[in-house]
Amino acid sequence: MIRNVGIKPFVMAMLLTFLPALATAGKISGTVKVRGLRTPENILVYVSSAPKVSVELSSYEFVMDQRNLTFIPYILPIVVGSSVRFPNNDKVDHNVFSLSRTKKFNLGSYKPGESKTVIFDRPGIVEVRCDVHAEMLAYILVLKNPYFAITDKKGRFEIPDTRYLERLGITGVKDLPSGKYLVKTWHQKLKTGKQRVVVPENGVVSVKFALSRGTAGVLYKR
Ligand SMILES: [Cu+2]
Repeated sequence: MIRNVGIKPFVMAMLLTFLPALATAGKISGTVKVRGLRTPENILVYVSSAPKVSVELSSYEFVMDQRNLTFIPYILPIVVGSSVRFPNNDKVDHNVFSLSRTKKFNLGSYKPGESKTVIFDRPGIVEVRCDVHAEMLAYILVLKNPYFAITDKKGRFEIPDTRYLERLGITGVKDLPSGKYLVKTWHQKLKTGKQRVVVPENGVVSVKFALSRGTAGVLYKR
């Protein structure tokens, strides 16, 4: 009798502490519609602040390729602290550089088959250009957490975008713990979209954005 009285409250407390923590997580999914752009793809959708993840993301390497006088991909979301490799897979020399406040760098001119790497240690937007080819332009979006996605051809997205992360070898990013979040969008030709959402304890919260052309904002206020 005495033993039972001691154990039961302890077991109850354990269940109350741990069971909800395991089950209460969900996703944010939705669609983005745009006015004034040909397609709703390549728009960043991200959670402005999220709880810490247990995965060490800063050791991952992302790639921005150079082929046929273009950067691929045109928009590359990464996590702060990680590096980006810029292989020259073209037939001509390129000179990758950026004058952005988030990260200034200049890789100098380098030949086909060569590659150079830059570490991005501050969150924000990095406009990437080539000093040889004025038409070459791309964006690296340095994010504070892995809860982001890029819209597909139909403007659809899902956060976390585990398929994108796993293709890069990033595993272990779990669904978002249930709670309130601010979801934002970024595209260089669109005004920022913002919405508050509540991630349910188990399942998906659906969000719709309707965006229009305008001056793009920053990812994070300094
Ligand atoms: Cu170039």
